[in-house]
Amino acid sequence: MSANRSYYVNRRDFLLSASALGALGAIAPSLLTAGAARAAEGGAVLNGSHWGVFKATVQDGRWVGIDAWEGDPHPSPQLPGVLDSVYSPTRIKYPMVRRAFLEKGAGADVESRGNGDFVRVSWEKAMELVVGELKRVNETYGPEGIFAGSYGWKSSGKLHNCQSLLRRALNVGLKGAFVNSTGDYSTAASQVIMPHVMGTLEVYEQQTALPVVVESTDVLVFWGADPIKTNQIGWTVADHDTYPYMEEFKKTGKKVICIDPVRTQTAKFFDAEWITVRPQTDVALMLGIAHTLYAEELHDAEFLDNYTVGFDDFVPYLTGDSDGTPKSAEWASEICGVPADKIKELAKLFQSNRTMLSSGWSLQRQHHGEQAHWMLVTLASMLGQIGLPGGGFGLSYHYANGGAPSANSPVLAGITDGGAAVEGAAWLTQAGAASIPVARVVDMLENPGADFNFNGKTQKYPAVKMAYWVGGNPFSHHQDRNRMVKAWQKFETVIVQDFQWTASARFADIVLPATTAYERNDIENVGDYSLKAVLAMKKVIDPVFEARNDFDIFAEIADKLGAGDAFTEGKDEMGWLKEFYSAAEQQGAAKNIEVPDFDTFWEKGVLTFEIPEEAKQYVRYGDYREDPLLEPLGTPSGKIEIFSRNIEKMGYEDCPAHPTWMEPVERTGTPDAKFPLHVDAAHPEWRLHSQLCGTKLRDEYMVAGREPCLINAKDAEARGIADGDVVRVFNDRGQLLAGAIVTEDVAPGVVRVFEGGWYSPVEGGTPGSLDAYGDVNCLTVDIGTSSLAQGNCGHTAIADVEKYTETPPAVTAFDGPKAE
Ligand code: PGD
Ligand code: PGD
Ligand code: 6MO
Repeated sequence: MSANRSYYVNRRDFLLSASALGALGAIAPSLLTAGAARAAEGGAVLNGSHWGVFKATVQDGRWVGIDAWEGDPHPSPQLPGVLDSVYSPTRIKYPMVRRAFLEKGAGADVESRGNGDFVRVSWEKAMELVVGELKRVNETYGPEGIFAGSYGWKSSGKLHNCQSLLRRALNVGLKGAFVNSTGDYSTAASQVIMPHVMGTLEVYEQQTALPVVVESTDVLVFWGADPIKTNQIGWTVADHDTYPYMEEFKKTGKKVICIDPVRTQTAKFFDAEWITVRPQTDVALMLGIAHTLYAEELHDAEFLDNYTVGFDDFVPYLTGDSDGTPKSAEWASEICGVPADKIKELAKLFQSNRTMLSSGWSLQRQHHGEQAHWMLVTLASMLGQIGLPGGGFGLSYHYANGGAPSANSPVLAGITDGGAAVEGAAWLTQAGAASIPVARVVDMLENPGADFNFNGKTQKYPAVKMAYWVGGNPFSHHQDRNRMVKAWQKFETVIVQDFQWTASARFADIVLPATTAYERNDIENVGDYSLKAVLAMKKVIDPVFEARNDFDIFAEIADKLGAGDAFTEGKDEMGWLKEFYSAAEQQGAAKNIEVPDFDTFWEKGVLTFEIPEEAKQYVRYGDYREDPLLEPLGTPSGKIEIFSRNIEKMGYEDCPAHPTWMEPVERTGTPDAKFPLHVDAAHPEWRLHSQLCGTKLRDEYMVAGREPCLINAKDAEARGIADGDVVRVFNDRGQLLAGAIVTEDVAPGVVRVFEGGWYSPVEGGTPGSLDAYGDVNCLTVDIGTSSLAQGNCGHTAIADVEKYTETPPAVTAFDGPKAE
């Protein structure tokens, strides 16, 4: 066992212990000197992030220690990486411009993008170039020339929301002349199909409260979900309030099942029954269970009659009357690899016990991903437990601590992008002259003017010429990297504003250094679902080097475009924070809770709120079950739609009108599979996507200086691969190097390489180049889930692995560009 590996395992076990607090102490001061801070001298400063609320210790203007807040029941062991991200060598220090762009102008030598040849410029020069390009592209190509649909996880905070700020600047400065994006990479397929089926987004909504699950659920199923890993993270500031309930559930000794190609942290935590399913075949497995229920008359006909529509249209497909193929347990077993007897056993177990089917999102981040959650809802409907305490299904127990009971608390307002917001779904903003489904960015570049389908509409891809990316890392999050490297060359100008030298920054023309959330003031709610506190995110240190706040950068751009006042509305940082807070004050009276004035709040740092008893008893769809007429769902029929007339009308071959098993474009286990191994591109245990990959945390999980690649012992042996070896993972789309972890925790036929490893091509800018570090999106397919949702398929990829016997090339991704 390699040294790295044992550390990796130790640290993983550490995550499961609730006593993480003590170990989160100081990271030795390092690396940075220039521009360090004067703010917040002496004592601890409270701030927060996607990883939770923390206290920062500052000495002589340097941030030197990080400790979790006492109110965090299960701090993330990633916290030390948060501190290190400020001082890491990957930090962007100054505005930088690609040499060819600076010397020859926009569109020059685009094939050399990514080779790292940058020149430092002043902020003044950088802003002149940025504003000049925005004007030029707008004047030359019209309202669809600039792509500002910039997607990504940015940082927490209601003001320095860089994506809203970008679009706000272009809304006021260029009258909305930009192309936007719709949806996200997390739940693209589900957030489009679920409104047709359940009348709501489902994926970002409160779940049956966990105290109810602890009390009433007999069988807890995690279906492609690893909440012990993923609940470390919140979109606002993480609360981690699900962890104590997970402990409680574990103490009851009730049954937990994990259906996953990997023995997950969650499976280990609960000592769960681990059922390995062949990746991308869960719909078949669900159909096999549904068929057993139907054949043995175990389905809840009364529930189906009263609360759903379309079961009768689905039955002929289930029985095979419509296509000659009964979706029996035996049929399913052939496809998904779970023995038929086990499938039948699951049907009976689920039916005879109060069962909660809790699904993660990987299942819908696959070709035909819409089907997985639609079929899960159908299965839950056949079990008839939706709306009963502890029964039914949940699509957000693994995300941002879904199911943690909600406090009676105020919700803060935040900066708007100036476009018309979609109620209840702020990210579905309608700002912009046109919009594309977010993951279709490369299709857009390759096919300007071409038609595409999306949720019943046909639209045209705009002809964009320039991209402005903030708070996201497309050269990490987007699929099929080599195709993307080529497509990116169609942009005449690419601007990236970030605080780290990500691959996206390396593939840009103009790079602007932003501050981290710890070098500015902001406010945020704590707990996406629990909403248990309101936090003053106080500046820990002054901006390092020449980094500037996103708000200030975009205010200057708006000003140079002649709309500075419309952008700032005459308010500075603290002015805005007070305004966002005043929304909370107003709600205080209505909700009968005490909300102090801003100054008292700011002084105090954090306000916590009570969780009412009724929130602990919340049962999702309890009202609907009680009275389906008075509490109808938001679907056309007001009921759960197992058959959707609306989807039928769209007439999509790749998304029929009821849940259907459809072969993905590629998977393992078929006679014509070109490669033998499925690539499980799950979310990383030690990062948030690519965030913190540029920090010292990497030392704790790297194997042979690269991303780990988990491989089953049998597959490793067949290839002569030993633990700790450098391996090449490859398919027809790309190739990467990784360090092998030989393990029984991954099913045979599957390798796991986490998403978010920084792309480190040996020849930057050359499509097909070997990636020396391990960006799994070198291997994944870049197609839409279907014509309905056009979501990404980050979990669709098959490949092979071999021992790498040559001298492995150096990893350059973490050194910054060469010309600094
Ligand atoms: P992050 O690494 O979080 O990834 O993709 P996303 O692009 O969100 O990138 C955020 C970037 O914002 C970082 O570079 C960070 O430094 C920068 N940033 C943070 N704060 C600020 C700020 O205040 N200002 C500025 N200017 N920049 C800031 C995530 C995406 O990846 C998601 S959500 C999912 S669900 C997908 N998952 C998968 C997957 O499961 N499998 C594959 N194969 N691919 C995926 N890609 C998707
Ligand atoms: P993944 O890890 O991609 O997480 O949450 P999501 O549920 O999408 O997948 C969950 C599990 O699905 C994994 O254990 C994987 O092995 C399994 N799986 C993959 N393919 C299949 C399959 O075909 N069938 C079955 N049954 N299982 C399969 C993502 C969510 O996590 C999101 S969207 C974001 S933006 C956040 N990201 C992070 C993060 O980057 N890092 C951490 N630590 N936590 C996060 N939380 C959030
Ligand atoms: Mo996501």
